[in-house]
Amino acid sequence: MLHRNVFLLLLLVVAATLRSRADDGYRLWLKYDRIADAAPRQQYQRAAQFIANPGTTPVLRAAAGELQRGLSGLLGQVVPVVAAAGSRTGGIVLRVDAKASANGQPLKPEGYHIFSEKQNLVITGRTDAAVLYGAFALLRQVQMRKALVGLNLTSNPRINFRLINHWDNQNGTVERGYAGSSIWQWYEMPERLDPRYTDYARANASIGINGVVINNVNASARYLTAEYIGKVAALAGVMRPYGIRVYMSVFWAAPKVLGGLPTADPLDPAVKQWWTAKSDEIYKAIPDFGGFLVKANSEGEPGPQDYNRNHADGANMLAQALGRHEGVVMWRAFVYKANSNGDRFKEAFEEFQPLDGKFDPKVLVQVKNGPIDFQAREPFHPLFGAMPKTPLVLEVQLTQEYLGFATHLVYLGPLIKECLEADTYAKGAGSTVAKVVDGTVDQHTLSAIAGVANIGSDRNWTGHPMGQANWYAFGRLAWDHTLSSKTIAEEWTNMTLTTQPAAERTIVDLMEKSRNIYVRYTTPLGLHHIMGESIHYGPQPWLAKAGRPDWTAIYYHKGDSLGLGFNRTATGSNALALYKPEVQKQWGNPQTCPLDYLLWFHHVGWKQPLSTGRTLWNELCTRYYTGADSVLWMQKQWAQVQPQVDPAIYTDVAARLQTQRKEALWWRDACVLYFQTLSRQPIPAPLVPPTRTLAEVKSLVTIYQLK
Ligand code: BDP
Repeated sequence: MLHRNVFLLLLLVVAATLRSRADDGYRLWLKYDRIADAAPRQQYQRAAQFIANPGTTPVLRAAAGELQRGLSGLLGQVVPVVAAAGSRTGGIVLRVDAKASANGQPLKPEGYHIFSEKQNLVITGRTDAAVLYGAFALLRQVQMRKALVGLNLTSNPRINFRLINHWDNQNGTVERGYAGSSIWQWYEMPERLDPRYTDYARANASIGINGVVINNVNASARYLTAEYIGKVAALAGVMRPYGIRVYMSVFWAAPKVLGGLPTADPLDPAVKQWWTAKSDEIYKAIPDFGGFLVKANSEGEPGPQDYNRNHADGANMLAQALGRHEGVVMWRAFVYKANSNGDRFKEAFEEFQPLDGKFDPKVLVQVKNGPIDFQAREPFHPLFGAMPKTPLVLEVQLTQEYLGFATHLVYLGPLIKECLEADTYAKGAGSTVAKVVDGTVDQHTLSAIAGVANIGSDRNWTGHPMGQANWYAFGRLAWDHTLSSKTIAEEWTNMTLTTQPAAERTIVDLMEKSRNIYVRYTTPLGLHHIMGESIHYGPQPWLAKAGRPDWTAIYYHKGDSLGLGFNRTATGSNALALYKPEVQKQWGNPQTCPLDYLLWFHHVGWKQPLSTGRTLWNELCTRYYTGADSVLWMQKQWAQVQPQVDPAIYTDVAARLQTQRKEALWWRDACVLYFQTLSRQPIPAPLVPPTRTLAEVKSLVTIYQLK
């Protein structure tokens, strides 16, 4: 009897330990935990009795290996990999077929088709990589508890180069990184390759990422040394089986720093020769090297303008140096000159638009989603639709530099979609940013999209557990920009947090609303760039002096006793004129301009009534207050899903939401109290004025910025 009790107790302890074993988030959305419900599990077991992989290439082995790992975990039994199905049925067959088509349509090289054939499920495509993407798509079906029987699923990527951009430095720091340090352990390479690199590659491949720029755009020349090329080659070896190419950001003055040349003038034959030899050296070590990303003549980085050459001179020289190799040059358009009388909004356009048609066919110009710098909401960059002869890369930022770091829960699906769906009217209605970028508007064969990584050495990769969703959403949109932000949130939630329908709905709703909530309590009505100096965290709308006028806050909000906002119409900087007439019409009239963009384009009187029936001042206060209070709502929503979410992840997010609430109040109080010094209006009832003074809130910022 005693024995039996001890045994039962032991069983209970084991069960409790198993259940309370914390999920550290490392496995991201590739958890593959056993499906608890027997009925669906058995259905999947019947459909996935084996994996037939006749191929032996590393990519196909990775595909079969991932299916085996995923299905074995989900089904709670080992699913064998065999070379051929033979007469067996009830399994999964991998098949590369150079002529594969789906429903009468040829597949793109990376597109896949999953269909039933003789009671097997076939994953096919024209290349190994296509089958790999199909394998992940099939796993996603199971992870989301969708039926496999009769499955007929086709998907082609809409954009060729789907890139993660790391802003990682060679010393292990990450520029604007909030999830620990760099995942790349350069000092250990090439001999030791952290197993984490493989998991990183798996995660990227699972969402269709096929390229990784490994280092910061503010690049060190060191990556171009023979020593580092060897290290990068080793890393490329880990990425290759997952269909991922490596790219490098390059330091423009490398021929001087490393080559000992007196100049980095792109038209100097010795400079060109240096880059040609360097490219050959790289390709010898990394035959599938992706190419170069360049930040030049921007924020103090050297560039061709140092020699009175333009961006095209620089980019074309590099493209020619790449020569017969396959790689491309991605030349960034994130530039702005120091000119307090100008409007930073216009500067990239003014430098780059006249160069349209002057770039080598191997050059793409990389443009941030908005004209200023990754603000919580920006109008789309006016270069989209204005450079028809040049393939443009859309660059979005996944690391939340201006969106609350890894503390605030902000799901970026809606932000990225807003930009992709913005209509440039370049070739009439429907010329969306997405269609400019994917090449359909101007018939480009090269197309690319880049997401600045939010990835670091933190065990859960992104610091905020929900930040993983931003990495996920970027990859899914890079593959297919027609997917809705909500669908992607559902996928991620199912795979990462819960498959329980009610909890899924609550979480997805919370995610979908989170970005607008952040905008409300930080930069409502089109305010922008009013955050803490250089750290880019917290509010500092009073910032009037900085290294450059366009690094202050007052430069952007232009608040005075009359009103608030940047007049970018014809009576102001006229930045609006950079857009097509249809877009100008949308934003040009302060009476009809959507309120989300109002202060981006107009200086509006404090007492001016808006479409909501409130004056500008009252609307501004209302948004700050309702925004901050919405974080309370977020906390309540999150509390509801506690029973369905892993306890460790639950607690982590709940704690971060507490900080978010505190900081939303910080933003609210700082902004309403500061703007009140200009508007000289009371906080409208029923809103309750802050209990602290502006001086108190200002001192918070100072403390925050102490070194
Ligand atoms: C800004 C960042 C800065 C980056 C720069 C860039 O503050 O750290 O180097 O963008 O994109 O947002 O080059």
